Amino acid sequence: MIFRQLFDQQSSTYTYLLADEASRAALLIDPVYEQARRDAALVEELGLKLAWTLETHVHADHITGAWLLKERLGSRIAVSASGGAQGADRLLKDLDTIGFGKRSLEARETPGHTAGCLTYVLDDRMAAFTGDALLIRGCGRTDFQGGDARALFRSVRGRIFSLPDGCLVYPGHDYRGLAATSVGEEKLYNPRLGESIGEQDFVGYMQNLGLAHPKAMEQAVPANLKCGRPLQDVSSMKDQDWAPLTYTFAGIWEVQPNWLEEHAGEVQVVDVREPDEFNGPLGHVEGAKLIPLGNLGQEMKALQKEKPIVVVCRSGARSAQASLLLGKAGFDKVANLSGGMLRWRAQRFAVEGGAD
Ligand SMILES: N[C@@H](CCC(=O)N[C@@H](CS)C(=O)NCC(=O)O)C(=O)O
Ligand SMILES: [Fe+2]
Repeated sequence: MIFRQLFDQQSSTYTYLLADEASRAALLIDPVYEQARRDAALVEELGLKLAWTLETHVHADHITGAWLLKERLGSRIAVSASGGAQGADRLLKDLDTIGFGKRSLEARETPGHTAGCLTYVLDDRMAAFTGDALLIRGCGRTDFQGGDARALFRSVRGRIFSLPDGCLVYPGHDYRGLAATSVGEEKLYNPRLGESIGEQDFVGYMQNLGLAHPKAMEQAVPANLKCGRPLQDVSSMKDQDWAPLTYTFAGIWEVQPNWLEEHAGEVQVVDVREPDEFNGPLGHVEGAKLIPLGNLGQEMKALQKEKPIVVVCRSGARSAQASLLLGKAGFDKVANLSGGMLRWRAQRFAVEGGAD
């Protein structure tokens, strides 16, 4: 099986990508709106077909990327039947299974953090995606969205701790940087829900957490009740449309040499190599402006903001860095020439200077 754990720093949310190796069928658990472009890039780079996005619950701290991914990749949206969200393709009930190729997940209702929380258990019971029902040495709060400490205690004890001790637990968040735990470990060491702790102790603990509401709660809950569909139609997946660009998992917008060949006159071509390379055997793209990477901070003010920029170097690595620097400086139409001068030459496009 293909497995990736992805992180959103803003909300400390984990998103999980699971895929069946043979069929390439994939699903994402708890995608984040702002990371949809990243997630789509990874799915494409790994050659997967995103069949489903799944939610563990209606989140209060971030907006789901489910709707954006459906628009972009045609994935279907699955949510809990008891979470109250509209616009899903499938409403999951207790013990429903959701398949991806030869593999599947079982949905287990684990209410308590919210009334509609689900835990997804992998077919071989070697991994469980617990959302915010069970966190690493902790658990989700129970003070809003139908939260109920007694229900959470019973969910974790009855439906998660009943899994094999070796079953890995992948939570919906971690606020300390920990990545995963296991059922056996949490049974022993969870300070709220460990086996030696009683229901009444747990309820007392949860009544006294004293947490402020999540900062994004007022926007997040209504948006998640519509599976992350924005109020106005946004095109946030395609926020650069001046060329057929690809967005890579590394966070870089790329343009292909054949496009640049045909449209060089419409863009600012910026070559970030050193002068001896610019004038060396590989030559340079006709009309390219030389700004070595080390001087870019100083010299970028000579570039126009409105006219798109294509950055070039030998292999595409330094120019990728340059495109990030330009993006940070407020240039919003910037792409990297994929493969740099090496690919440009290999594909026999014309150069100025250079050796034959
Ligand atoms: N400071 C965070 C709080 C996030 C929060 O309350 N997270 C929920 C999960 S949606 C929780 O249960 N947190 C448990 C905890 O912080 O111990 C924010 O503003 O987003
Ligand atoms: Fe949550």
